[in-house]
Amino acid sequence: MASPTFSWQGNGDGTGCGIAWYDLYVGEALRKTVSGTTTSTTWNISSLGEGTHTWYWYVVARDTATNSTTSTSTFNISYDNAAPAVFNLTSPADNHCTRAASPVFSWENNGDGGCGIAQYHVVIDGDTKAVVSGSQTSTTINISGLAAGDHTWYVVAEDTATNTRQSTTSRTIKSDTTAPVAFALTSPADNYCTRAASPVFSWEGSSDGGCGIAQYHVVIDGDTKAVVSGSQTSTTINISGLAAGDHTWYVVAEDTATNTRQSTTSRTIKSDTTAPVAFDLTSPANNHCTNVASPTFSWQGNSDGSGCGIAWYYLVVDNVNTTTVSGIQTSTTFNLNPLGEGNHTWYVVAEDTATNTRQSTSNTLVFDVIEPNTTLTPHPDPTSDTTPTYSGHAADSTTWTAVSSQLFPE
Ligand SMILES: [Ca+2]
Ligand SMILES: [Ca+2]
Ligand SMILES: [Ca+2]
Repeated sequence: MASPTFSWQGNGDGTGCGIAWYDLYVGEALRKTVSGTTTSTTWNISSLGEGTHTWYWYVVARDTATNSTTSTSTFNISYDNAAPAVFNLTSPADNHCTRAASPVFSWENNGDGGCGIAQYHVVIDGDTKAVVSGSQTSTTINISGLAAGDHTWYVVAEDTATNTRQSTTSRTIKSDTTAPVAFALTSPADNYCTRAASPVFSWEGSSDGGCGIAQYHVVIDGDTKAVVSGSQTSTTINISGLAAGDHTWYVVAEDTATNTRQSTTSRTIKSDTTAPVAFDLTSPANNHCTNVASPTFSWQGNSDGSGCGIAWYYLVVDNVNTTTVSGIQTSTTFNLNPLGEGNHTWYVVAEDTATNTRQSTSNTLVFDVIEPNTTLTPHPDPTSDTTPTYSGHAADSTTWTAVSSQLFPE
């Protein structure tokens, strides 16, 4: 303040002539004379110059008889017309999002070249929300009561001469105490069984009415196994390293203020990379010959051990997958007619619900529906031969010769 007000006690002059004037001295020099009825005045001290120098001031009362009395006390006065040193905010960073009920605000303390800092004003949305004394070493304060949403804040430093300096920048702080919107898992379905080394997990995207989604945590068996950025458009990730067996999984959405929301459900995923237990065919026996067009093929029921269980059996004839039956069946029929006469190989493949497969041994089945083609070479008739010879054919595909009562291959 360039022109402070100097005040003093009005005194009397006893039985004398009365006070005629008061003389204001500042820095040992007479600066101003005022009427004896006045007990305060202003004087512009800026001529003394900015600085930390200290001047004394005092008043001399003079009566009309030129008697004078100097005030009993002298007072120091300093002149400081410069704002506190330049300073800036330190934290939170601009646009920081918080769910704290009482977030911390911090700024630099760069002091004041003149009289020193009297106090700092923390201004939020245009209003001083807190005052921190300049004598405190910490330039930090917690401020509560921020409504949800964005708030602009800065700090004003004020020296003891009431010069002020606003922080170099103002910042925005975002208050968000609300969890992200509810969301659900999408795939795999609950109790899904997989043999994938790195199965895919998917969920609905959540949203956040406040600061926005920061990230998603994919939690498996209680541990976060993957983190997906909230800025990604896909809410899908592959996760490897699942041990065999059942695993519980869910997803947690976290906003940038660290409010969290867990998916509406958790699910189980089953990891099974082991083939079903070995098994064998039961009938028809290997190399069995049949003229039944749709024979019954049977096999041992097998198991999947500690895995997900048998889903399907496939009957494979001549290397073609002909029939698929449920994992609880152990036989089926198949019409051999389209495949025709002759030898056919067949086996069964067991598949678990994770699509791991186990093949049985392979058998041969002979399909024979063509009647033997029997011809005999005529014998002279009548004959005097008491031991006549007959020859002919009696076979499907092999020619046979009948000699007497025996058949011999030609
Ligand atoms: Ca100053
Ligand atoms: Ca939120
Ligand atoms: Ca299995």
